[in-house]
Amino acid sequence: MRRRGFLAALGAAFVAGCNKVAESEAGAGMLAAAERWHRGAHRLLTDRKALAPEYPRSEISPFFRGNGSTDPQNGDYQQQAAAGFADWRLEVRGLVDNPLSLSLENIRRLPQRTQVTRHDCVEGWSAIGEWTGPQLSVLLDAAGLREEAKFIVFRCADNLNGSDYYESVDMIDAFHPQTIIAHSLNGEPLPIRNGAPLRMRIERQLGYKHAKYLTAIEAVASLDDIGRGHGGYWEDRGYQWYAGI
Ligand SMILES: Nc1nc2c(c(=O)[nH]1)N[C@H]1C(S)=C(S)[C@@H](COP(=O)(O)O)O[C@H]1N2
Ligand SMILES: [Mo]
Repeated sequence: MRRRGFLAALGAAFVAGCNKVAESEAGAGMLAAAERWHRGAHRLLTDRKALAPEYPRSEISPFFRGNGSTDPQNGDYQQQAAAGFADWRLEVRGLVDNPLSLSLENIRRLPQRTQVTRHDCVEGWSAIGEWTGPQLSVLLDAAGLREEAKFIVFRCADNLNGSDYYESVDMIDAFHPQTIIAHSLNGEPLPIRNGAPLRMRIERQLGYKHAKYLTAIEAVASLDDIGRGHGGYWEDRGYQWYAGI
């Protein structure tokens, strides 16, 4: 949104100055270069905003396997699970004007999106599932995201060998229409192995970006001081931060 405003402003400034500039040959060359730049930038943005393929329900995998953490043993996760996640809260915090603390009921009452997508894990397997939940953009708009926010960090309940799992995306993926906070898989509440009670779906990126056991959504200006500073649990261990597919 802000980006579109920026490009529009840039376009307006350019048009205002262009008659005079185009009179010279150097000016014409500059115009052509700027036009190429603009086309390239536009292609990049529209590619990032394109939808991931969605599938008919008939293609849903009979079993959606779990990977990474599949049954967190740390903190109070097991007690929460035993109570049917009745007290689970999702916080929206950081660089927002109105921090939120939402119950699962609050989340189920927001406008919902359902999508049948393919999950691709770098370990070499894929599965198709139907995910339901509110778009992340709805929560960010409700919380009043501040201008300074550049990334959204996802905090998770599971801890792997002393490090909490976490992930992050930029604003293009944060506001992508298929970026949802899923509470259901194939019409049922998420199984524990797939991230109960809430997990991210970041459909334009690889499996490790899709944070499970989601406890908080944090708007930040920099990823430097989080974990080991590379934007995610696996990124801190050498994986690419941008894992586009
Ligand atoms: N909190 C948390 N989220 C996570 C992981 C994890 O270990 N912990 N593993 C990631 C990886 S590598 C993949 S492929 C997917 C697996 O999702 P699934 O268990 O539903 O198949 O979750 C991702 N999100
Ligand atoms: Mo993965």
